[in-house]
Amino acid sequence: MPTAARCLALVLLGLLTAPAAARAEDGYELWLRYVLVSDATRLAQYRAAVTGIVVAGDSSTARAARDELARGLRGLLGSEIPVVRDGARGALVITGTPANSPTIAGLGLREPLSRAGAEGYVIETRGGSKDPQPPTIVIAANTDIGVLYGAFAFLRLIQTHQPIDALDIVESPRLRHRILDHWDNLDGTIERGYAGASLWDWPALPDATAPRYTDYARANASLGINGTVLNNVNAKAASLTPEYIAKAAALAGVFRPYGIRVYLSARFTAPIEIGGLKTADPLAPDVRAWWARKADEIYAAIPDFGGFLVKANSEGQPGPQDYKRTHADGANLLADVLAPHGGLVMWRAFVYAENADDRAKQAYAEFTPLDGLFRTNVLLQIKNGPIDFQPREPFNPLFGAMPRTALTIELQITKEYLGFATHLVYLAPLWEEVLTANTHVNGSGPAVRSVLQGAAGVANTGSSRSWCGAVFACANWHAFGRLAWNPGLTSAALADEWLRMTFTNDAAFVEPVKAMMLTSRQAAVDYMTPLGLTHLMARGHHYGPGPWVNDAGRPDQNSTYFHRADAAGIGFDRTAGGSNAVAQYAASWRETFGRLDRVPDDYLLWFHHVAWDHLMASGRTLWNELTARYCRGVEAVRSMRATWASLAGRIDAGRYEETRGFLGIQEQEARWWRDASVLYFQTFSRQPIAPDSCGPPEHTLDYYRSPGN
Ligand code: GCV
Repeated sequence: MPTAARCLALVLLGLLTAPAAARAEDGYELWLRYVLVSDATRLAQYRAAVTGIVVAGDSSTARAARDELARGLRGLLGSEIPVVRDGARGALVITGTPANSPTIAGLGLREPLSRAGAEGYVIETRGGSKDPQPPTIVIAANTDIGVLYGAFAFLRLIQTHQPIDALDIVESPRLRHRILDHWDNLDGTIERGYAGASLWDWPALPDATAPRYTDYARANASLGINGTVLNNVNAKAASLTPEYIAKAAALAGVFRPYGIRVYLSARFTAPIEIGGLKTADPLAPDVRAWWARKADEIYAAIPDFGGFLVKANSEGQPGPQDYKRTHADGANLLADVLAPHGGLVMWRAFVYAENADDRAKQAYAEFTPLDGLFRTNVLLQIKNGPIDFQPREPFNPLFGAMPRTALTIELQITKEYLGFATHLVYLAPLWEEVLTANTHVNGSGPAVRSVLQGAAGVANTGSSRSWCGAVFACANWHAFGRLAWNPGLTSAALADEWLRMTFTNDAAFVEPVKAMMLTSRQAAVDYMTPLGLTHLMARGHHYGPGPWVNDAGRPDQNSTYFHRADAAGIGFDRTAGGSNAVAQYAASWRETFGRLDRVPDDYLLWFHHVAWDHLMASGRTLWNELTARYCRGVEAVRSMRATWASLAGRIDAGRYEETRGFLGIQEQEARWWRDASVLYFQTFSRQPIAPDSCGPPEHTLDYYRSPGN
């Protein structure tokens, strides 16, 4: 039976497994698993098409591209593919830039390369049947990092068994800033981390840099991620001391060839805590001078330092408001000292004050008056929804409401509210839902993804051998990176790609597991927070049900604040008659969200307090619909488990067994969620639970509420 103790055990699981020795198929290779192409026809085609590699340039990035191609092709084609000199004959993969390769410069690629831009790439098959020479595959870019991204993309084609005889690809990233945020603490723990201790071995740095750091960089570069924030947004000032700057510099040195810049979370009161000043007032000259010296010091150690991420005046973190200054004052102070070095400030919009009438409204209320006041090197970093990484939220109304501010979306890869690493919940559908949401601020558009300059993902990596605490949890790291590169990619395409690269191209495995992944997010919504309910998790650790929580230190962290169940009904009234949060959305959304007869079921109780007997589109009353949704979530997990059981023997035993075990836990816990939640809400509805396939709850409400269960 699930217990709070299990929650702790799950956090510790990664720690215990961390030092496990390297084994085949233990998840460590992630999606960069270069195994022999299993389709004999394809393998023969690939072997004929690739007999040598030409890599122009000798920068560390060009060498990384060469090594990755050699390593990948060796594994995929089953033999060493020689690196040959430019001008050699045969079926070659030729990579380089017009600047470092006369061959590439002579190919007339000006037009596709101009579309590829600074970080993109061109992949083309040149020559053909009438040509006496065998065809050549060209991977060209304007920069070495573009070549590296192209090399990974080419390997991906082979990993997923695509034809390569007529390639004509031009790719460039849609978002400029593609960043992982690590909530890693300097003591080695990770806030909301479920995959063991931090990857960063702070005590050993800067003298020792683990080989794993290179594999981390490879994995990120394969997706196009180009930045990493090393430390928690709940930051310690110590991360800005010379000692830690040297450690960050050592990591930056490992990541640099892979195009990954290092960023640090900055504590706003660092000038006091490590600078000996009496204030951190952003307008005080000595404070400005301190930050300017600190920026100079960091750039002396890390010339391509990315910049600062700041959580200010949020959940107890200090910030400019402590000095009666605005968020813009605070962000601009840091932006000004970073600007001469080309650095950025990522200023978070995750704020909420204890006694406001509706937590969902606060970020919008605080930040929209500041639109146009931020420096151009400030990115406002906005969580996907207005509350906090819940299983489902409407898109954050700040998207589209700040046209004169550079915006980046913050997504949570680590599953704080979605069953940690144990529950199989594929997050790409959640992110796709938000990225494609139409803000309607200009009538017909734009979509959320079109107002972004960047995406930040709260990382789920740790020192567990399989990186993410569960093989399937790494699908979310992969999906985040690929969506940051191109937010127009679909969940289905991403799941397909990840499965083929991570497990097998066998359709008998890929198709059912893809279907399972694509339904998993809705399943979690149903068994945790159906119909627009939100934030009903147990207090503090957020694992398991806690709809009864009403003793948090502040009201807006209580479940009862969010669901507002009473004898009349359930839900948070955010219509004009309630908190009027709907007013923060464009007119057409106000109409859709604000009217009971128009609001989609998925957002019903987010926007409305609804009577238990309200008749739903399904023909059921709200109460019966609610209990049906909870059971539907349990059913969906049962079905995921049955799908997995039917696939025994199709993949390696290690990864199969891990997933089998975790799905068993997930089914028990979906049931736990459903039983506890319907019993609790029944105390308000006072109606029977209609018979369903889940049957009567296993225990009493007191049982679920008692500490330890
Ligand atoms: C890093 C939520 C989490 C906190 C997290 C915070 C944030 O409140 O529970 O652990 O703190 O979000 O995003 O700053």
